Formats: sequence, C-alpha cells, structure tokens
Amino acid sequence: MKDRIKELKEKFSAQLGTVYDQKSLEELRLAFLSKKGHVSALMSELAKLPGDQKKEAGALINSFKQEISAHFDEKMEQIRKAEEERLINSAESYDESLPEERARGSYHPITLVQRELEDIFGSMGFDVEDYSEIVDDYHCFEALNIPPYHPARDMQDTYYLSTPNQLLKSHTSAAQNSIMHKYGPLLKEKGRPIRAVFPGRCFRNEDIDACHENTFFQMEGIMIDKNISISNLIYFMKTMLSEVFERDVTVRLRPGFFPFVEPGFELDIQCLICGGKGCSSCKDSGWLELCPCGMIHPNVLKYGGINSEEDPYEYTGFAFGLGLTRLAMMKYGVKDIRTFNEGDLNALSQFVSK
Ligand code: FA5
Repeated sequence: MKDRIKELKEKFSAQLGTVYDQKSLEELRLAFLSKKGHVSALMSELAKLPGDQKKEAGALINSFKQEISAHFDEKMEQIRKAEEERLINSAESYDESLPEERARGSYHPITLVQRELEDIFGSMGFDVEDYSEIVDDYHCFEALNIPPYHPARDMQDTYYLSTPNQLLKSHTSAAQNSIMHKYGPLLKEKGRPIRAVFPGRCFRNEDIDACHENTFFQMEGIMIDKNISISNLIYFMKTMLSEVFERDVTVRLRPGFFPFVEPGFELDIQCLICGGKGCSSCKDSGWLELCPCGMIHPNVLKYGGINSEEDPYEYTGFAFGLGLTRLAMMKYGVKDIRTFNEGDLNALSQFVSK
C-alpha cells in the first residue's frame, strides 16, 4: 500500500503542476477524490488486505487524502487570485486627471434670472415669498379691486379648473392680499415695513407669438410703510434694472391702468435685441413692456388688512409686476419666447449665471 500511495502522490504532484484554471483543477479533483477516483480505489484495495495490515494502511490512505485536499484548496486560491489580477489588468485604463465627459444638467434661464433678482432684492431687504399656482377668484381678482364683471378681467383670461372657484393664477398680484395679511401685523405692531418679492408661474388664455406665451413667469414686488411714494418706486426699479443688465438701460414710464394701483404706470425698457430700431421681439416698436407698477390702491390695502376705513392712507405702498420671462429674453438675447418652453436642451443649456 505504501508504494501504491507513493506512486499516486508523484502522479498527483506531476498533474497538479500542469493545472492553471478552475476547470482542469476540478477534473484532477474528480480523478482522485470522486467515487470512481484513485482514493476510492485505494479504499477498495484496503478492504481486501489481511486484518493486521488494515489499520496502518487505512491511516496512510487518510493522511494521503488530507494532503491532496489541502493541495487542492491551495491551488484553487492561487487560481482565483491570478484570475482577479488578470481582470484588473485587462480592465479599461482611465486617467483620473482627464476632465469628466458626462453631460451635466443646467439651470433654466428663467431660474437664473429669478435667482439673480432674488439676490438683488434680498440685498435691499426684501423677503422672498412663494405662492401657489392654483388660486381662487377672490385672491386673483376681487381682493385686487377687480369685482366680478369688471372689464379689466378681459385682459387676463385664464384657465378655470373643474373644481368651483379654482383657477390658474393669471398674475403674481394674486399673492398680494395673503402677503399683506402675513406681514401686516409686523408692520403695525413693530413698525417693520413690508418688503416682499414673489416670483411665480402665471397662465393666460393667450394667442401665442414671439413675445406671448400661455405659461410665463412674473416677479411681483410690494413695499408698504408710512410715507412710501412714487420716488421710492422709481429708485427700486432703476437699481434693480441696472444690476440685472450690468449696464445703463433706457426706460420710460407711461401711464397704465390696473384697478389695483392708483396711479398706475407701464415701465418699458428699450429693446436690447434691436437697440430700439424695431424687431419681432418688440413687435417693431423698439420698446418692450417689462414692468407695470404703481401705488397700491387704498381698497387693496384695506382688503389686505393694512388700513382701516377711517384712515385709508395711514400706510401707503408701491407694487410692481415684472415680466420675468421677458426679462430673460432681453438679458440673454432670446428672440422668441417659445424657446423657453420647448424643452430643447441645446438651446436651454447655454446660459450661465454671472
Ligand atoms: C399684470 O399682470 C399686473 N399684475 C402687473 C402689476 C403688478 C401692475 C403690480 C401693477 C402693480 P400685465 O398683464 O401687463 O400686468 O403683465 C405684467 C408683465 O407680465 C408684462 O409686462 C409682461 O412682461 C409679462 N406678460 C404678460 N403677459 C405675458 C405673456 N402672455 N407672455 C409673456 N409675458 C407676459
């Protein structure tokens, strides 16, 4: 039995030396350790030995079996490591100093302009407020001195929901009443002026062209305190526009009618695309209506809980409604307003904030 095992050990060592992958190692394992393998054959031979030789032969076979099992485990570990190294070395190499090629998202130009304005007004002490897109008739019209059947409603036809009295806001002015109620107590009790801007998406049933969309953005602003006058309004408008355009812009004020301001104005900006000569963006007028504004009507201040019936002029204030989408057109030289809603990433991903 000793010679037989010695012979098998040499055979095993020779064959193990030629094994380099898991498949051939498994074949070798089966040849030695399976039911039909060499070790089983040794066990059959053991059964035929005389009784006094069985113990010693059995111990030899067991130790041979343990020895070759240990060799199998060791070889298997070597093969796994070699395979791992091969995969690592064959993997596509990369250079970590190379710039990343993955396309990154970008902010929509209207978001960029909105944030810029929020910073500008924030630096002038204005709070930035958010407001819902679905509003009721009272906030969108009645609280703004536009009672039912008032002809001014025709200028802002919007979309009505099937839920009674719910509509998509046609202008950011719809937030004025809520903001007056929110900050009014601070004004009256602590003397803290109301200064707030509220950007938002607006909707109108509109014939769409190069400068009109059915979905667009405005940014509303109000300031209310004692002795607020048109001079304050003009100062804030001029400061804001010169910061946004980073240059002198030509503006003009025209009388404008909005039931919620008295007096009311239209602040126009000279078209920055054609320099005032006239183009499709400004409907050949050379001017773009950018920011209607005015002094808040006493009725609106009363509905907002700011002034009492007895003293309707205790506090005064101004309001403006900036066309954010039009401002983005001017700032970035976008000739057609539809570009903003078309979702064309080539067009929309080119803009960066300053
Ligand atoms: C208003 O919406 C008033 N709420 C603004 C206001 C606020 C006046 C406070 C006085 C005091 P108007 O309908 O003119 O006003 O719209 C304001 C601005 O929104 C316009 O100057 C224009 O820049 C922009 N705008 C209006 N309609 C559209 C549209 N269909 N597409 C793109 N921009 C529009």
